Amino acid sequence: MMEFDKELLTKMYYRMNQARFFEEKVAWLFSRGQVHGTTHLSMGQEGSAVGACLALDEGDLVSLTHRGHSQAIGFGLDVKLMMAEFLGKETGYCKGKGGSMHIADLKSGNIGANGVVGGGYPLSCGAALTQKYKKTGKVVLCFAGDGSTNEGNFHESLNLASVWKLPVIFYVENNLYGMSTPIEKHMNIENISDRAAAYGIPGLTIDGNDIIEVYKIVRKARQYAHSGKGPVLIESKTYRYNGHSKSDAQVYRSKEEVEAWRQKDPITRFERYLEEDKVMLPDQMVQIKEAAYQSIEDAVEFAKNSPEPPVTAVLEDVYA
Ligand SMILES: Cc1ncc(C[n+]2csc(CCOP(=O)(O)OP(=O)(O)O)c2C)c(N)n1
Ligand SMILES: [Mg+2]
Repeated sequence: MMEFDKELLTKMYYRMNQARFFEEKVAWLFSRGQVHGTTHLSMGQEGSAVGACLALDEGDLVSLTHRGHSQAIGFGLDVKLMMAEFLGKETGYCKGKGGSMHIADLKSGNIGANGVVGGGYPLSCGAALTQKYKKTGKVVLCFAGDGSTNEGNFHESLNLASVWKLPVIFYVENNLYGMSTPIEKHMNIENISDRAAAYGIPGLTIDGNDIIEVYKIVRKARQYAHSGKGPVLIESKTYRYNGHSKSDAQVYRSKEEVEAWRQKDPITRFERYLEEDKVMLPDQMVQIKEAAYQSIEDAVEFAKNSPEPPVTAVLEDVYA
């Protein structure tokens, strides 16, 4: 821990807490019928998402999944605009028309969350080709889920990115399930990273609940992609505590399994590191946590006080 500067450690802790509080609030708002549609919670996956985003350089790009709240917060998006989008308000990232699953913000380099499973792979290749063509020196971090690696998009994109040596990091968050299907029923290999060999690119499996390991490996992958050597596949093993989406009785897994993963919680684990290495005082940690909590309270206030989009705007930004 000593090798990391305090600012980075603070960001890791702040953003992981922000993501957790954001989703607790999202679940609460949902349970009170204040939100339309559905949402996919990523509680338990905060270390995986935040650590990967923080390993990027300023100006790098990301492509997010349907389970994208922690990814977006990890990338540093404004929780006020996220909450407004979630509640369908005009002040949201997509003017209230995208909702939880489609938070995009091209200005910051977030090319979008995606409701299409595996939809981010070809988009990331396109964005990476642009960086290469324009010689910007930027890389693309492409988030994805384990289930999506069985889709044609995954294989076609990894092949193309390898042949064209595109600066993209394919970052698969393996949370052991695709909806209700456990990974052993949807693929016959233990590590998704083994699939990299088929495309002649490096593949690594990491402990996604250890934000320090995540950061270190993604940082190395970034250097590799940036140097012009081409893409990298990283499999980040992690777990979601909640059901797949809002309607999920979770009969496909046991309470014991969920509890065992809660014992490996990324936020608690990081707190233990901070305490053991004495890099942060308990008081400082409490302060950071409280600030993260307050930012979400403020975001809800902002979103609730924001106007609904007017009916006249219904066709704006729909066609390009
Ligand atoms: C192309 C496509 N097929 C199916 C779906 C329905 N669907 C939504 S999420 C999901 C499971 C995705 O699993 P995984 O990639 O492991 O991501 P996770 O939900 O676990 O984060 C499916 C099948 C979809 N949205 N898009
Ligand atoms: Mg999954």
